Amino acid sequence: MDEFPVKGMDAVVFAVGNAKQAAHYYSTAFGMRRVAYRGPENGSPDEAVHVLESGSARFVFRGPVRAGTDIGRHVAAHGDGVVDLAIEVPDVEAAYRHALAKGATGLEEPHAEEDEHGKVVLAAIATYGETRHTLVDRSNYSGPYLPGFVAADPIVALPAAKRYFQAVDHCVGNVERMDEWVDFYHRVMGFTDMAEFIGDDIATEYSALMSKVVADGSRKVKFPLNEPAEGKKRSQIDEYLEFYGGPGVQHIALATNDILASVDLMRAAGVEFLATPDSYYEDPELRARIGEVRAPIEELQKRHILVDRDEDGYLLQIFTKNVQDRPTVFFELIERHGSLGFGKGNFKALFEAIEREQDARGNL
Ligand code: TYF
Ligand code: FE
Repeated sequence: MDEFPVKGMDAVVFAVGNAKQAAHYYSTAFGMRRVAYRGPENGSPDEAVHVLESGSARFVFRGPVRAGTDIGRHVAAHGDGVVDLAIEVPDVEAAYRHALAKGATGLEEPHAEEDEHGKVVLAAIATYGETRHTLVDRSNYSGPYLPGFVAADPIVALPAAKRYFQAVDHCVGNVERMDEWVDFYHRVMGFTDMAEFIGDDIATEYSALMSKVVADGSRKVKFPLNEPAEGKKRSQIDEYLEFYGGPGVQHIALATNDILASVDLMRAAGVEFLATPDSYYEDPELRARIGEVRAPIEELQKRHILVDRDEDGYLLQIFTKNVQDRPTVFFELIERHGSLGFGKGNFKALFEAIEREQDARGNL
């Protein structure tokens, strides 16, 4: 029996300096649709909250409306960042009790919130840094987000007919001690390891980080966890920890079914992606290994899209540059064709691209 059943990711909640402008950026540049709002106009005098969706992916942007708020303190400490990886569960009470019995820190006791759209049950536990996992049961709720929120119009007419992405694929945390948090997800949520990891062999050779992936039994919720390692260069994870001011969410991977179109639209809207040198695509070993994929290599090369293949299939992926001034949070677009991996074959090229950015900032 699954000791901690989950239905999937419920929301990625960001604390930002200006939620109105963040909602605009994710609307115009990520093709998301605003669906709900809460702010001073409807019972939230201290905080404005904009809720955006793309398929099953839900992003929530919280920003301070006045001085002296906790969300404002969070932004001052960390910059724009992720405060909550909310998980939808069938039974909040059971999940919370299980988590606490296994040593998790409770932040919010299970409680129901209601309005004319029905009832939501919520609780919250702490994870790495100042990040939390809200546990949500919305099976008896039909409103646009949570009680207290009103439906809101999209901020702009949707820029394209097609969604740029339809789900959150995985959420990555940067921590000081990876094994401590791998153990946390094993113990508290019954998550198990996925095959992909970066051990100290790869770490010392070029990546300067170690990484393991934990996931729930259904593999709908996947959390890679990174820690800094001694490498030839200063670890990108150390850079994050310094500029974020501690552990936190590093990147959110978004599942797309047309990465070429999504990259074109996002780039046209001003999103910057990491560059991959032509040598990557011209490498005969890579060409032999990846075989036939759904688009000509030249089309991937033009867009700096990476390819990886394993025994189950292949994947296409690309990484944005940091989406705020601090070198902290970024996004990944991922188009899976059978592969359940995370792009192991691309780690070297990816980390070299990240290091070029780090070097340009003077942080290598
Ligand atoms: O999520 C992953 O594992 C991949 C690769 O600092 C990766 O996207 C791993 C560590 C990292 C950046 C990307
Ligand atoms: Fe990733």
